[in-house]
Amino acid sequence: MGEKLSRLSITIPEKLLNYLDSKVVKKGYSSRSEFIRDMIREKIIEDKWSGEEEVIGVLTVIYDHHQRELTQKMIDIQHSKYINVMCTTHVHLDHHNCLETIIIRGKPADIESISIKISGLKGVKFAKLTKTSKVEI
Ligand code: NI
Repeated sequence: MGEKLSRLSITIPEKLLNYLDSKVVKKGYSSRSEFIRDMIREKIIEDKWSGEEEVIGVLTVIYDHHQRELTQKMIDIQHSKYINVMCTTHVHLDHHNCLETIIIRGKPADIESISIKISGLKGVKFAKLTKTSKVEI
C-alpha cells in the first residue's frame, strides 16, 4: 500500500498482445497490468532459484504404500542438515497410493538434491517440485 507506481508503454506484435489478452482472461486477472506484475514476480522467483538465497520448495509425491522401507527412507532424507522441512501433509489416496506434500526451506541446490533423492526412490511413482519463495516486491 502507498507504493509508488510507474506507468510504462510497450510495443509488441499484435499476435503477442492477443496471446497476452487471452492469458489475462483465462487466468482470471482483472487487468493486463496485474498479469504482467505477476509475470515479473515469477521471473524474480526463477532468478532466486539460480542463486544462493534461501527459497521454498513444495515437493509433491505419490508413492506406493506397500513398498518396503520407503517411508523410512523418505524420512531419513528429510533429516538432512542442509535443509529445513517445515511441514509434511500425508493423504491415503487408496489401498496402494499415498500422496505427500513436503514443504522445504533451504538453498536451491540443497532442495533440488533432496527432491532428486526422494524422486529416485523405489516405489515413488510421481514427484514434482514446485519452486517458490518469499516475494518482497
Ligand atoms: Ni498413506
